[in-house]
Amino acid sequence: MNAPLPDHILQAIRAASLEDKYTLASGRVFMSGVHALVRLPMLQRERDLQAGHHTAGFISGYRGSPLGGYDQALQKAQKYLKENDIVFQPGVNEELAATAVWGTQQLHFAPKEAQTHDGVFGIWYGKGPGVDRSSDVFKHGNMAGTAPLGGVLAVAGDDHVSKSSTVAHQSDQIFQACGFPVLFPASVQDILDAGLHAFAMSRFAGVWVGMKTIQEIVESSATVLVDAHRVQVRLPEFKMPEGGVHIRWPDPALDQEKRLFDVKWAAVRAYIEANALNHNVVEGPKDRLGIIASGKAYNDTRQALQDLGLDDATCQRIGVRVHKVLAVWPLVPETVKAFAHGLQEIVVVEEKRALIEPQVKDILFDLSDAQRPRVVGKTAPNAGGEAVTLVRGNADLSASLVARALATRLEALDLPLDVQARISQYLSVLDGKDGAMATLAGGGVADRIPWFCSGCPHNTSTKVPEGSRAMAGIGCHFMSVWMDRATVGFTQMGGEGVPWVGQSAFTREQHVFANIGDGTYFHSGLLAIRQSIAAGVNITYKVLYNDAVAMTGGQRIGERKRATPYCK
Ligand SMILES: Cc1ncc(C[n+]2csc(CCOP(=O)(O)OP(=O)(O)O)c2C)c(N)n1
Ligand code: SF4
Repeated sequence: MNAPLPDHILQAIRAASLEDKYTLASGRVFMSGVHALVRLPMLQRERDLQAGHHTAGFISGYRGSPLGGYDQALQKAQKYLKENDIVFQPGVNEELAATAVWGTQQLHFAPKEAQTHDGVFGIWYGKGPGVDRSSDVFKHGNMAGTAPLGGVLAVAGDDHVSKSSTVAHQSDQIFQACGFPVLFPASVQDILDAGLHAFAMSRFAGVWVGMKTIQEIVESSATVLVDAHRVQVRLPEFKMPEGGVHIRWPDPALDQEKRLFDVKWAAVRAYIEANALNHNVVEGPKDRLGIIASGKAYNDTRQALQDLGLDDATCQRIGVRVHKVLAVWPLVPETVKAFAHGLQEIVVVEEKRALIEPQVKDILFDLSDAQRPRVVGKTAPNAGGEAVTLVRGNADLSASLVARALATRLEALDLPLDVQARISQYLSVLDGKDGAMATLAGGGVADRIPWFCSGCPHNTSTKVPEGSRAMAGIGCHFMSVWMDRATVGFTQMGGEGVPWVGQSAFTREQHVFANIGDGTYFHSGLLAIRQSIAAGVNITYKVLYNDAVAMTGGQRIGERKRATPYCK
């Protein structure tokens, strides 16, 4: 039998509403990472108003997993966005959305009397491939800079294991190449806090700021603390050049480059350091081994340490230091050196291609041999000195993979017997689990190939006449490559059919079909058709009309229109 709940708890439960995530001024609320991205601009607006600034917000981007539901969540929250002077305008595609966001930073190019706000902060969002295709705009926008009371946050949805993508991707290096500082939150709370830092940093240093999200973080839900003033921004002492770091007109390209390379990145590093965005979470006086991790890999690391029996007190006892990285690029040399001080070895735990590891190595390179710890990560030397994989770069990581990697490095530490026993006990549990999985796999795994929903027009529209073949692209029709539909090969979104331009001159095949979704046609596919016409190739496009951008949640095509004109 459950005891009756006390009155004050009953009252709190009755007063709670699903809208609290957007309306509660301060306190604890339950929300997903996507909801956090909806609430974030409202918090920013509130901070600005309280600081006496009359700002507004603008959000644009394009849907795609794991940010497939962000646009729908923004639509549902329109009432609250409007109350906060935040405009949401989805892009026709990611690149054009980024261009619109760039526009928000150019508002003061207009005559003073035309200006309605002190500044407009912008949020761009897109899936990894959307980041890739927007990089031209990102470079332009970042070189040009932000407005003093504007600021831009670009949110990438990365699909590390290609769960619902045609390619496994990682946006970190693209953001880095565009010169954006890159934040990688590890929780829903981190998304809110990092988002507010992103706007503050973007305004302070005149840069666009990238935020990397992955499914395990942005699609997870948690109880978080909301409060516009939870994040206390510390603006560092920094000597700004004459004319500052912000967007201006006119502004020659080489001046922009010099400002970015020599001043804006230094300002970013100063901001990251002043606000301790990267910091030690476990440390002690006798530390020997340092672990540095970010995002989900940080969560995996904490879980792995727990599983190995290494709670914080034990880590301190045996000399393990843990460093959490929110800003994965650029790392601040002073912070990395302080973290590395006194350590024999540093283990970098990060998913996908290394970003933190080469920076750590670079920063520590000039230390004397006596001061410089060994840095391992993607690989580590084995007993024979040969570099072998330690933290894999492909696919993703799990707490158990990280536990195994850490265990191999902990071995060298000459640990107390009780700690050694706990580690080996957990490794035997893992061996047992792996053995059980291998037995299951050996026993035959049920493999069910996905198919179109019953009643879906793609069931018939993807069929081709006997003897013909089709090419696929992005959208639900992609599934035809797994079916008996003579459909071979695929492209990125908006490239549908264009491989044929590079093939038709070198084959006896006379003709192919290309499937293209109506959402893709509106996004960018129209240009693929123009390319085929321009090249004069013999191809039949089938624009698969289902009146929706189905695969990402059934959103409207082009938002304002239901049917697209070509199918009338
Ligand atoms: C550049 C890029 N942006 C976003 C996506 C995410 N995405 C995957 S499928 C899809 C929907 C395509 O819609 P449509 O062409 O209408 O095909 P349907 O799913 O409706 O058959 C989108 C937006 C992507 N793969 N690439
Ligand atoms: S287009 Fe719609 S109905 Fe067809 S398979 Fe995709 S989700 Fe199902």
